[in-house]
Amino acid sequence: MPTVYGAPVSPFVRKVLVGLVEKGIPYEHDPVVPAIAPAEFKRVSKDVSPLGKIPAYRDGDFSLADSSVILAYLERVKPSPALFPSDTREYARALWFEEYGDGGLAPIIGGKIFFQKVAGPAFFKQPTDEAVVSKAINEELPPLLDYLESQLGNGDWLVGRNFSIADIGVATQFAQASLCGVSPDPKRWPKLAAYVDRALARASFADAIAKAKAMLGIK
Ligand SMILES: N[C@@H](CCC(=O)N[C@@H](CS)C(=O)NCC(=O)O)C(=O)O
Repeated sequence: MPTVYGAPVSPFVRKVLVGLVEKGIPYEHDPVVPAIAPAEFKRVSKDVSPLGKIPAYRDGDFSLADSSVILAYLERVKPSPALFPSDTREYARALWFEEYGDGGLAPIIGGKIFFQKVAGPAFFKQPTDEAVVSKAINEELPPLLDYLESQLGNGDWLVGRNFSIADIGVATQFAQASLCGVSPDPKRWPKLAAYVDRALARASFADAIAKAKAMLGIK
C-alpha cells in the first residue's frame, strides 16, 4: 500500500488525501509535521522529500514530493475516475485553478489566517496577531473571492461538468479557512459559498477535514 507523509492540517497534504479517496486508492498515512518533529521527518524526508516539505508519497520503491506532482502521478496510476479533464483547454484551466489555490489563496488563508489563528498558537506558542488576520480577511482575500465568484457558472464545479483537480486545489484552501471558522459570505459571494459547501460535503473532503480536526482537537 502506498504511504502519504504529512499532517492532515496541511492543505497540500489534504489535496493528496482527497485525490486518493476520489480515486479509490487505499493508502497508509504517516502524519508527520516537519516543523514539530524535524528528526522524524528527516528520517522520512531524506529520500522522499528533498525540499523537506509535506506532502511526500511513497509507492513501493518509488517516491515523490509535492501535491501537484503526486496528483499528476496518481492520474496515470489510476486514470479512472479522472481528476484531470480530457479536453485540452479545460485541462489547462483546471491546472490554472489548482495554481490559484496553491499560489493565490494559500499564502493568505494558510500563511496568514490559519497560521495566526491556529498553527502559530498551537504549534509555535505564538499569539495571534489580530491585525494580520483582519487585513487578510477584510482586504486581501475578498478580491480573490470576487474572481472565483466570477468564474463559477451554472454547473457544480469550476471546470467542465466533473469534480476535478481545479476543485481539489481551490476547495482545500476553503477547508483550511473552515478550520478557523472562516467561510465566504453567501450574501456577497453566493455562488462561491454554495460551491464551497458542495465541495467540502464530498466524502473525500469530509474525511480529510475530520482528520485535521482530530489532530487539532476541534469539533
Ligand atoms: N508546493 C508544495 C507546497 C508544500 C508545503 O508548502 N508544505 C508545507 C506545509 S503546508 C511544508 O511542508 N512546510 C515546511 C515545514 O512545515 O517545515 C506542495 O504542493 O506540496
